[in-house]
Amino acid sequence: MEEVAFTMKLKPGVEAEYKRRHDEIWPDLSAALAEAGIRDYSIYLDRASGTLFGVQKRLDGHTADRLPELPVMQRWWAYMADLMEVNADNSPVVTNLEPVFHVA
Ligand code: RM4
Repeated sequence: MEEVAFTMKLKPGVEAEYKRRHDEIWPDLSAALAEAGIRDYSIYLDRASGTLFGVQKRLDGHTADRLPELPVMQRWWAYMADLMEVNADNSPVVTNLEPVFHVA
């Protein structure tokens, strides 16, 4: 199992709506994430900058790299595109973070 962390960017003034949509996350998207081997997925917000910090665990043999191909992922990204900085295909602009410290 590996842990990955990354940032995304929220547009100003949509913090509550972003949280609301995730509070009501689609069951088929949750299932797709689990099916891809993603566990313990959290997203934190730095309200001052709009930076979203995501951290998730990925099981050995995970298929997270194939999530962008899934219709449910594409629908979710289209649904979220009005709230986030996104690429041309509606996927969020993601910056991968490098680990610098860990204590278990
Ligand atoms: C985020 C973003 C990510 C997705 C989570 C569930 O807002 O769309 O790509 O993994 O939602």
